[in-house]
Amino acid sequence: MYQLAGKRVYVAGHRGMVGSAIVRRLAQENCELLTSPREVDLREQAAVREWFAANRPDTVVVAAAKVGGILANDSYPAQFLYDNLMIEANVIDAAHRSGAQKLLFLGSSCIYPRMAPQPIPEEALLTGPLEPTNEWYAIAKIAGIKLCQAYRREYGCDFISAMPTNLYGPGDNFDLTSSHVLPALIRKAHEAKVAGAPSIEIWGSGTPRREFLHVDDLADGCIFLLKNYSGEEHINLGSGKDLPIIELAQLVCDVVGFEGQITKDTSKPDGTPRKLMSGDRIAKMGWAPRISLRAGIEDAYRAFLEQQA
Ligand code: GFB
Repeated sequence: MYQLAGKRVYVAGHRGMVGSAIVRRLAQENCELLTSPREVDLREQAAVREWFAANRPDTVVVAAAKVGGILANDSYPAQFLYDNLMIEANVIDAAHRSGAQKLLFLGSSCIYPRMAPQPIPEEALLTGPLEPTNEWYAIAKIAGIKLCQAYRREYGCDFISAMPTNLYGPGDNFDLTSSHVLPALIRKAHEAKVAGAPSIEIWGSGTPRREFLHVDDLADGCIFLLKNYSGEEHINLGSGKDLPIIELAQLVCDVVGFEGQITKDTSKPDGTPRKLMSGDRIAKMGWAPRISLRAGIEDAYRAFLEQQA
């Protein structure tokens, strides 16, 4: 078991939804938290090397990434590929050079083939073609997993990877053009309620199924893996349940208190038909998520209202 108490822990991406949730969770671990200043652009190798050499973290979490929903992924392929490759390569290599003992890299469930068996086991990686709307991001995240494996093999580094499912929660991006589905639905339902509008519009057919994990559960799972896992294989981190987007929209409307219609814009992409991950591996190690989807959406809606105020 890896001890976090007394360690110098660096969370790359601590201002984002995922990084800030990990920082909140680390407060329970009696460790020293390190964060890099805004001027350190993680895409710039020299700046990253310099920061690591000066600060020498023992433990590193790579939560920094260029992220976005289906439309942002489809619209900015160069940024999703280049920025993510640079961030992960710079941080992983600098962690090795400065002698970090442990590193956790965070990927995404979109690394798996579009038509992977459901629920998706970790072994499905690289067994088939990717979903075209997010292949750029997926390729970058697959490279991150491989970097951790390669640094383990060549240099003996204890670098591990976790693959979270679709995440949501406080600190999410609620911008309608670049966000993921859940924050977009919260905003659409809230604004329609306030305006007294008759309907909200969802993208695509509403039939794709998605699995959602509250970011506080994700953070807890990350700390669990840092402490309890050391191995080459990446580990799935999900809630174990998925639902069609139309049902998610109905649930969000219910939580928000919007009683109008839900219409569909089928000119927008559906993306992958289903991506429910198998959580068997982490369950066997003894970890399970705690936050139900309804309670999680209530929390995310509260956070949205606070962000608006
Ligand atoms: O969350 P989302 O943008 O990304 O979309 P992915 C999930 C599903 O919700 C798609 C539908 O079928 C969308 O068409 N959807 C319905 C909406 N209404 C909306 C809306 O108002 N906004 C959005 N954004 N979607 C992402 C990847 O895929 O998942 C990333 O692009 C990453 O790379 C992330 O892996 C976790 O689940 O399709």
